[in-house]
Amino acid sequence: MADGDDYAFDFLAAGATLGGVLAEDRGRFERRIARAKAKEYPRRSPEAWTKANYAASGLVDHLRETVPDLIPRIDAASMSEQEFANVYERGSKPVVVCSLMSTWPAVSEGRWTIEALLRTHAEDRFKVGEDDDGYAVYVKLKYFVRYMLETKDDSPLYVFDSSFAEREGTRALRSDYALPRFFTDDLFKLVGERRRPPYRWLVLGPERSGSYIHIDPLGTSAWNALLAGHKCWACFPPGAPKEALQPPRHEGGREAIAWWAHVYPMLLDSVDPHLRPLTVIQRPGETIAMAQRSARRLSAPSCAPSTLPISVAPALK
Ligand SMILES: O=C(O)CCC(=O)C(=O)O
Repeated sequence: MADGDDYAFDFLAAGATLGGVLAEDRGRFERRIARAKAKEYPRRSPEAWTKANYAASGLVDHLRETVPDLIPRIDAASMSEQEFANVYERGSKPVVVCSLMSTWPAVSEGRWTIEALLRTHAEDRFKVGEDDDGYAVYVKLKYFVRYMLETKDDSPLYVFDSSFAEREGTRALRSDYALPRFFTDDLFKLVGERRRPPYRWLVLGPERSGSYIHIDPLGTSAWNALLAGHKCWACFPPGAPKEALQPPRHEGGREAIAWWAHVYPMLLDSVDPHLRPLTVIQRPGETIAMAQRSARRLSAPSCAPSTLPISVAPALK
């Protein structure tokens, strides 16, 4: 209640518009974002957020123009579940599937455009990170959208929310999409909804935000559907050594943007084919699928991705 936000009358509560959000009190917006940043990165000074000045560096435009599309695209209608499992799942091959989500209300009824989400969820909070004690850090959508449009941060905050489908205000979003038929095989279902680890995420971020190179936990395979914007991916085959993909002390630290700026260019020229990034720029309407089924290599990177929205991108993982 320090600055009155919690009891102020909020004219945006029902049916916010982008224009309305941008016209709201700037001070309050800035305090909300600063508070989230301080919770998630308590040791980072406000100036450190823009130290590398990636926003003005042209890096994202350079990636947009040069990153090659090396991951194959298939049309969903052209393939049976069986064929998909044989080729891409068992073969542990990343693939981009087109036309998987055209019937989702999120798409067909336009429910997940930024404007539509603001109309329904401007006052709802989404998770942008965790503090040092593991508590979720939330920001209201109306503040986050404004931040996406204005930020010059090197590696901006990124909504990565695994409980949107359980919280009262945002639960309805779950009925805006459907589980695609290629991904129904789900062993964690067997332990029950309450005991299974997080398995669905709503992801929303501005240019330069993203996920540092990683392997998904517990040997899981992921699909990632992109509703708007473009997202740049790099994947590596099983057997690629971790020290090369995540050099211990490279410039910029463990941020996706720093990986693209400093590690990606080194790997491009690798003689070892395991180290050559398999890249793609995912477009709106496309779903990328990455299987992680390589039974004898559980601890080795099996298709480790780093992602970078290269324009504002709401997605589902
Ligand atoms: O969407 C992203 O930025 C990251 C997704 C991710 O971590 C993954 O699919 O492994």
